[in-house]
Amino acid sequence: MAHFFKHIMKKSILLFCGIFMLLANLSAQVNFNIIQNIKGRNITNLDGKWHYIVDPYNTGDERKFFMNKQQENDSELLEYDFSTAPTINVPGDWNSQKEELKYYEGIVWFQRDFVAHPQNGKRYFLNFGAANYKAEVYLNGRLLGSHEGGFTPFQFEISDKIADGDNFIVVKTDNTRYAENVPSDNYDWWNYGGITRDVVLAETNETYVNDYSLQLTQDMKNLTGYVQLKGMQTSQEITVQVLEANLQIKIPTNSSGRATFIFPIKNVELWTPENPQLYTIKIFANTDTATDRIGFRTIETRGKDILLNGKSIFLRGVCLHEENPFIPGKPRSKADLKMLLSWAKELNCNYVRLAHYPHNEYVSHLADEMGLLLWEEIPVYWNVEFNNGITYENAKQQMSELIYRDKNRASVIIWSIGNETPNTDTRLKFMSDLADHVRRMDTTRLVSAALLGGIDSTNTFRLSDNLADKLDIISFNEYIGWYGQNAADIPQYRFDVMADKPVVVSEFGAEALGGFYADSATRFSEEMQELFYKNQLKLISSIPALRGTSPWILVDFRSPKRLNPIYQEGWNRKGLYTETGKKKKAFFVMKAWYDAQEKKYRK
Ligand code: GCB
Repeated sequence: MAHFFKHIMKKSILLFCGIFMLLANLSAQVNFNIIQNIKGRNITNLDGKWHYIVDPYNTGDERKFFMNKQQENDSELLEYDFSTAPTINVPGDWNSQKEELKYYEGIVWFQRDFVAHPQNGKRYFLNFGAANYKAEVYLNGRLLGSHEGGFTPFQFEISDKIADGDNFIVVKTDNTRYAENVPSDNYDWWNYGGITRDVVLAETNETYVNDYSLQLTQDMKNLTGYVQLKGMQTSQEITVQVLEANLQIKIPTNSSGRATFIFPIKNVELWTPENPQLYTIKIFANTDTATDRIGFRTIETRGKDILLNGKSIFLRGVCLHEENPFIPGKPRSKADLKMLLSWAKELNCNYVRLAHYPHNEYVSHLADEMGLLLWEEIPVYWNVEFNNGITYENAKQQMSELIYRDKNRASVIIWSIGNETPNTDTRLKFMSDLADHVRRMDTTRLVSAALLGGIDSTNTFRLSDNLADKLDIISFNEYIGWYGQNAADIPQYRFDVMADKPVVVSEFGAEALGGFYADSATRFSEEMQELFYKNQLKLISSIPALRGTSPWILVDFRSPKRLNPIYQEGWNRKGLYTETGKKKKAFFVMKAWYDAQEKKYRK
């Protein structure tokens, strides 16, 4: 009996602690209002070797891993020790760095030491580019907060917690797939876990530039935007400079630290993929300076046209996962990502669809520099729990974080609220609310989603999805000639996509194992993929409002769902490039078609 009561007491204490932790977490939940463009500030990089402990049974909270204790005497019982635990590279996923963790999904704890000498009057922020999927962050044993969603940045102010001298960070990550998550528990890519993007420590003055936006007005006559200060000295005079254009404006901030402005432009060259002109932006406050490189352009739709700087364009695109086949796992540097975008350029792309989640923040900066338009997406993929309010809030938060992060990138023209979501009433409400939310946050870009269509008994592909009313661009994925048919069957099909808006086919594709040559009726041969592309492009060209395409996909990518032991071996082979970086036959079909589109639209 005594044992029973002891058990009940222990359970109740655990439950109480659990509820307390949950409340503490909720209140510490970070929001998206973080320092804009952290890499343009005074930062110290905390990447490198971190210690890690794999915790499949979730014992770390109870054992207080976050205290990072070391055994004080020989008799002390301590069932973990970061200082002698193995190390792993941050940023980096665990699946590709440790053979035994290749398929692991669950909890892993990370720890690193750092030395700091905080100055009086300065403020300190700890910024994570991303951690998949959930992260709980502790500094010197104290909880800073938590973050959910594997692909967007989060940040904590640590000014009152950072120590002079030795400090330690402990991060609990968990990439378990759950149905209520965003994405849900089923998707066609690798669930790379861990701290997958850079970790930096930023130092600012007490009052600092927290956020800013700078854009061209739709009439192309003015630059408009705002600067937001945070701190005690909110009322200041701000100077915004556009260096290479010799433009400068001085404006006061109001009592909440905000200055909004609009000023006429002279000598500003517009940003286009052909001429990706960027300007050095300097924002001077009395107490802080922020720097960025920003391009100026407008984007809108008129009837069936997509207008970039008022001129009709065709989006010569390709889909991309954030995965470079040359390195195992997640890309770890700007260089890894640049290679992928330069492959898209070789295909003569002016546009890339970043599927199916926010990519590393380097990508939109690179696209700005290299002249690639971007579609950015959140992982509302296939079936998420459309009737679950918490799932909706999660999707909305991820969208907000992405828009907040990339709002100054000229390359980003489309926010996508999801991919292949099934057409039901609850989903229509969920997605419509999300579209409204995006428009509330950003009125200057286009909203889309990759929709699903259906093929009827007359071999006609139709799109009947009321979500289309909410979108600026009608996009859909279709695999006629791969799933359910052969490449040679494609000419028997037709499209009935009568849209009074621009249509961008967001996906079509077929698999081929690089170097496997056979006739065009043989699955996984380069010839079948080649014929698929030839026939698809004829079919797609019949869509009257066609203003862009993004075939699936630039490069073969890893997916645990792709289990054919000869042709796939854990790779989705729909790439136009092989995993060794060779162009497949279909690449040249697509490239020739893009060359022709480019000519047509140059006129
Ligand atoms: C799709 C999905 C994409 C898959 C692709 C495929 O429709 O959007 O994530 O990887 O099809 O290969 O089947």
